Amino acid sequence: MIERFDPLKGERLRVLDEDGRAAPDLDPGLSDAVLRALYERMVRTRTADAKALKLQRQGRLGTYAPSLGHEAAQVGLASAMTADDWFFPYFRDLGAYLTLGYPLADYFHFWMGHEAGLRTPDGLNIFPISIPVGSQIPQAVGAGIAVKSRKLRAAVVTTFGDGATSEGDFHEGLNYAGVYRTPNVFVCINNQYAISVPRSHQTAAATIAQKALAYGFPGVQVDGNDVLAVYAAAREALATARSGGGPTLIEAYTYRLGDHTTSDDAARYRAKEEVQEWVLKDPLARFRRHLALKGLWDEASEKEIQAAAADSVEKAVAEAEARPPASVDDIFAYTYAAMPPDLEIQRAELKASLPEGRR
Ligand SMILES: Cc1ncc(C[n+]2csc(CCOP(=O)(O)OP(=O)(O)O)c2C)c(N)n1
Repeated sequence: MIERFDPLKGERLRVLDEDGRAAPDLDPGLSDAVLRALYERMVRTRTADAKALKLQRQGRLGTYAPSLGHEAAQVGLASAMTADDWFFPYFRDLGAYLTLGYPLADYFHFWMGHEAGLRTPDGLNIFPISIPVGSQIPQAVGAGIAVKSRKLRAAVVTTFGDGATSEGDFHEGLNYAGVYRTPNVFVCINNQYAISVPRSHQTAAATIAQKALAYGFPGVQVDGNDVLAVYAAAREALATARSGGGPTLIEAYTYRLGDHTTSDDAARYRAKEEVQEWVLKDPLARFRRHLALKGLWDEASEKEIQAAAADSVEKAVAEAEARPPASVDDIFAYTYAAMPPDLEIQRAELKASLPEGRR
């Protein structure tokens, strides 16, 4: 199906129209239970995201990169992954984390300033969040080579923004993946901005998806506000990767409805009218319309879903905040399995410089 949408012709994969009606030939045909689960995950993501913003404003959480508007892209992608696949995330991936089963308390704990929150629980194939833009891409390709050489049946997924496509890491990673046909799925969450830099300043190419063609593998642009389109593209790309068919680049075309981070004020570089246009394309509202058309949604079920999401988010906050404060050791503990001697020395120096109670 991916091959049917030519990025050079500006074709974009879309399953749901704005009214929530699915195109019959593109609909991934998910069961009612799975459709409901997709919606619940999107609502939980939005609820947790809004909570993180409030916590930051109250001084209870550090700088935070909001996911508002990205829920369909994040949940659609992660819902198509299996437990054997690997994930190399970026810093705006809350819905993917939740969908893959990462404990929300741990996720909050990380954003509250604790590296321990990114210690992935056993059984989840998730690498830590990459803050340096694009640095996760070559790492994911390296993991792809490992998966391939061990003949494992797994795909390696990595996410990044449109800004990351201007980094050397993007080009080096995709070029290598194309040459060695690694089992990678590259997912560019094109939210139209890299902080204040608009997508038009990132590349002169008409789409990001078409860049894959230069590396010798398929690229597809999907409507990133359409959870079923993202799911359908991801399911196909993942299956191709797992079965030795090589990499795919998916461009999820979407919009960041909030600020870049809690330290940003997007009103200084984006027109209100532009934001409003995208508010009308809200991925949750569109999917809700789809569920309603199928008789899978009503006001009563909405209340239940919202209440369950709010409850789980409040519990996660309480759990994260009940944890002890970070120690000096935590600053040094999470980079190396065995600490190198120069870091031992730095740790000892730092401790010696602090008053007794803060060591
Ligand atoms: C190598 C590097 N350069 C600059 C930064 C500062 N920085 C953080 S996020 C960001 C913009 C990223 O934009 P994009 O890749 O489009 O992702 P988005 O934040 O829009 O989701 C920049 C420049 C960084 N973290 N790493």
